[in-house]
Amino acid sequence: MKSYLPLLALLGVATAQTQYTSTASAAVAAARATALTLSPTSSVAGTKFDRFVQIWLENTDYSKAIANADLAYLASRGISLTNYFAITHPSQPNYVAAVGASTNGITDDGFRRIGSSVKTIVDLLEAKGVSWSIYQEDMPYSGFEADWKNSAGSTDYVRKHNPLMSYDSVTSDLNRLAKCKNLTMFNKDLAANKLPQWMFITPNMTNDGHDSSISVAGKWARNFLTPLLTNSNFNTARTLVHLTFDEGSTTGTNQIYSVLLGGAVPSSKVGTTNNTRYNHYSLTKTVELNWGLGNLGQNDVSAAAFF
Ligand SMILES: *[C@@H]1O[C@H](CO)[C@@H](O)[C@H](O)[C@H]1NC(C)=O
Ligand SMILES: *[C@@H]1O[C@H](CO)[C@@H](O)[C@H](O)[C@H]1NC(C)=O
Ligand SMILES: *[C@H]1O[C@@H](CO)[C@H](O)[C@@H](O)[C@@H]1NC(C)=O
Repeated sequence: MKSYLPLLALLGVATAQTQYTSTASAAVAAARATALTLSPTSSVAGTKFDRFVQIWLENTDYSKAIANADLAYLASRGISLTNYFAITHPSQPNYVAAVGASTNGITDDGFRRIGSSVKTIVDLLEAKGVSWSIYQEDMPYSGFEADWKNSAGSTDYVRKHNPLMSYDSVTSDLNRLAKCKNLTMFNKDLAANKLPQWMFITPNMTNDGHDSSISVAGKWARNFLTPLLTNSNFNTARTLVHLTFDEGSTTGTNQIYSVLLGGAVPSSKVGTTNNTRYNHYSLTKTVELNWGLGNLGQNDVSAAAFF
């Protein structure tokens, strides 16, 4: 089959990495009607937690985020990591680094593809049977690979804020695209008690603060998390939530807000701070140690884990 791919491309038949890029309304409607969606679950015990939920907001320095009343409130409900740094600027390489422990040479927000031999955390999770999903608010259907605007013409979903979408090892696999879903699917999976063990959530361009303000992002985060923290389909004694930002402002030190929440935070540590130096590479490292996954041989090897 592989040898026919160049021929298919010549004939105008899209390959997996580009088949879901059209934003024409008929193409989107057709894909929405047929695209595969999967909601895998599993119960692989970790050493510190059995579920890891990552939520990313946008473009705010630590000092500004922690001064926001809603984000300060959330920090008081967990452990505030007061010495946490993004990797670089702009957005996209930070998201890419969160799942691949490397920026993989990406230095901009453009439509980029990372070769299919490059692995991410989902290769390691799948090898140990740990279920995963990505939830991106306002993605029009599972596996969509482009950017999306709402009916009023405002951008709501962007590929550059989806950590897995630049990796051909994900986009060439329909079963992996089927786990890159929208927030409608999050709410369905939540209601059906079918949330996975590893997930990454990106709110839309308004709610994450990108096209709005820190007060909108802080309010969204508090309103989103408050009911979830008392919902046993989401938060158990073994759930760890990490709320952070992709990067700081381009003029700052790239220190960002970073808070651990959920039942896996020991009650003795609720409301405390931790000044260990962490960065986005700590995300893969923490997950690898927790489930005994091995590593990606990238910056995860030397990164500091949260526990
Ligand atoms: C979310 O994705 C599902 C599955 O592809 C799709 O049926 C649904 O229309 C999408 N929701 C929105 C609001 O775009
Ligand atoms: C983002 O989502 C909210 C609902 O959570 C919605 O009110 C808002 O219009 C969306 N923003 C865009 C740009 O679509
Ligand atoms: C942060 O502090 C370091 C150093 O004291 C500990 O080793 C970590 O376990 C701690 N991490 C958390 C999440 O509290």
